[in-house]
Amino acid sequence: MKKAIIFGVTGQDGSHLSDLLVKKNYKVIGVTRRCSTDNTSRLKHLLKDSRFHLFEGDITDPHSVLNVLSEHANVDEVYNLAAQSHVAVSFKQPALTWDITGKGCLNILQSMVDLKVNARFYQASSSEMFGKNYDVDRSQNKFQNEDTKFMPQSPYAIAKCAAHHLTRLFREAYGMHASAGILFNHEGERRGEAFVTRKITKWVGEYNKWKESGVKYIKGLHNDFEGFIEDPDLLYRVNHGKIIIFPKLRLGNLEAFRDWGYAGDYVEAMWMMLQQDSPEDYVICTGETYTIREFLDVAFNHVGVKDWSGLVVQDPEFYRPAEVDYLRGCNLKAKEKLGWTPKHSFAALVELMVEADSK
Ligand code: NAP
Ligand code: F7E
Repeated sequence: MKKAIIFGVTGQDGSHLSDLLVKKNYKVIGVTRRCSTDNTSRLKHLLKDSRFHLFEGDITDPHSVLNVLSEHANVDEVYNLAAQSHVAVSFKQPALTWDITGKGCLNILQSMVDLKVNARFYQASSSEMFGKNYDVDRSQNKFQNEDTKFMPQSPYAIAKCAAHHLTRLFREAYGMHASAGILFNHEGERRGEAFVTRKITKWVGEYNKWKESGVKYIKGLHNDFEGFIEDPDLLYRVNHGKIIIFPKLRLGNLEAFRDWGYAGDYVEAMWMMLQQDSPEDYVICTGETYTIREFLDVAFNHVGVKDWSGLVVQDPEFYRPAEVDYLRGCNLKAKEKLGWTPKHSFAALVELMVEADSK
């Protein structure tokens, strides 16, 4: 039975990767940080599985990293998925982001060297590292691949670049089997609610329930959205004389392009990287790119709303001090060397998320 340690097990990817590894009959040691509230909601279905274990630890604390690695020194694979992963938050909490997302990776790598842990290592690198940069193909289409230079646009992306280079350095300096997956945005029903896709599908799901809750419209205001014409921020309904208000969806920049895939597909690529004879870095993406506006179109269309302009407010609060305008990856290397391909289309991803949030 193979053994894997997952740092960041409670997150979106950590939970999908745990599912995958348990299915492959691994023993999984998931590292969770101490919280005053329960942070294992994505892992509930695994907590009673004898192959799945939690270990309390924090990657900013080298002692706790040493603890888990020395207790499980015979581990086969170590996945570092832990991060302060929200780009906008990284502008407000840059030092914390650095400590977790950058230095945390060093704590793991150095502990593995010090303890002579001979395991394969995966680092969760990010397309955010490309930032403003892209290459151009023969048809003048912009893209990023493993050779595109990094030009990070946030404290998060800079911390990820440091962790990415540390992974390469430890591979070269100590001969570690250390690989970094440069993953483009990946989403799904387990995505954190502060990321734009889930924020949208959560809202659409709630809106759909609210719309279909059997609430009667006030006479004379039978048009669905007459109420909010008077209020730029709220939608109104009247139910048995009670006004039910529903806040509009507040978003920032709708023009940025992202290459969005499904998280369940992407954790397979992480595992595949560690099954290769030699460690390398791989771009993992769909190769297609859409704006947030297009994401909104598909999400609203799925619940029968053709024109969402009256339902969404653009709010300066959600704009970032610096933006990454265009991300579209090229997954040729992953296809050829790993035999990996994404299984979900953009529309299937959006619809899957709206469906999950409408339940
Ligand atoms: P996520 O949902 O935000 O999960 C992050 C995980 O890191 C959570 O388990 C979190 O624990 C944990 N964590 C945070 N600080 C920690 C600390 N000090 N010590 C130990 N654990 C800590 O992120 P995700 O979407 O699953 O992404 C997984 C990784 O891939 C992250 O490194 C992210 O930066 C990177 N990445 C993500 C994407 C994407 O589109 N999803 C793309 C490229 C790269 P709590 O649950 O306690 O907060
Ligand atoms: O933003 C715009 C925002 O926060 C996407 C992380 O997993 O993927 C993720 O980072 C876009 C940006 O993801 C809102 O300005 C508009 O252009 O969902 P996001 P991200 O920044 O791309 C990368 C690959 C990672 O590595 C990260 O860990 O959407 N946007 N309005 C908004 N974004 C948010 N969050 N909220 C809004 O209201």
